[in-house]
Amino acid sequence: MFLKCGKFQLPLARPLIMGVVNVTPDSFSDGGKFFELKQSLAHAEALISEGADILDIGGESTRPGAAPVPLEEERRRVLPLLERLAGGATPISIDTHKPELMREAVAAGASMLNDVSGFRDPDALQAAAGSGAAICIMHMQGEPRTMQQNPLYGDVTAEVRDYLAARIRAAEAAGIARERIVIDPGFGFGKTMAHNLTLLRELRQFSGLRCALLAGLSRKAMLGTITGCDPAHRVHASTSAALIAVQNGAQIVRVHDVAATRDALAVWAAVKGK
Ligand code: HH2
Repeated sequence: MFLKCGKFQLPLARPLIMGVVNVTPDSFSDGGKFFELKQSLAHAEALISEGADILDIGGESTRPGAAPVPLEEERRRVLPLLERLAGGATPISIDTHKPELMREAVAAGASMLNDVSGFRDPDALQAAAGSGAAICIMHMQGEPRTMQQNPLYGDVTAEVRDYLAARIRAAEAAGIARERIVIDPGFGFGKTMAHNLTLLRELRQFSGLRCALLAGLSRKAMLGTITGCDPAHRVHASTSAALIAVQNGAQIVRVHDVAATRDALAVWAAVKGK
């Protein structure tokens, strides 16, 4: 199985590591650290040298309660870094829900579009369809400003799975082939601790949707609740969570700590004989 991702064909026989580069002043775990181009470029290059298979660049924090960022400002944060990285050997993903930015990002060389709102904007699937980029469709209940106020589900895994199945159908109807589609249950996005743990335990149920499966647990609040550690000290918890996700079928893990994740997955692969 391969993921078609712009000019790249990424084999999914072993788990892929997506390294996070947040060009934001307010991201929950690394806000402000990589806000200037010089810093974000150095960070991106470090993640590549540590073994990132994909880089995910974001210019708008999606943490609970985050304020929306205007298009012009998001563009100013994201595009200069994308332009510096796009010619390299590592596919670049852009984390945005704005169709205009999706189009500009693809024109500037992005190989993947990652939309935490699941390409909800009526124009977003059209923007993606006209490109060769892969898309990551994530599930979120509500929207970042209010999503953690009172998330409610009957059967969280079934509801998230049905939502993703419907979005896959919509993406296919818009002309996006399955080998370009990545799905993600959206840990922490309109979910309580119990919902997140259930989704992680039952992650295998998403494999039936026959798209590449991504899990983003890195440094998230649930890991802080479990360990009592602040975001900068959640590397061990994050690595453990990434490993559990891979054991339960994730093919891409979205992480801040690439080197630690790479080593954990190398042990896993050795045990599996991969
Ligand atoms: N999580 C975050 C952002 N984008 N995209 C996908 N597909 N899956 C995720 O789980 C996911 C995501 C939140 O993490 P981070 O980017 O570190 O924080 P912030 O949104 O505050 O910038």
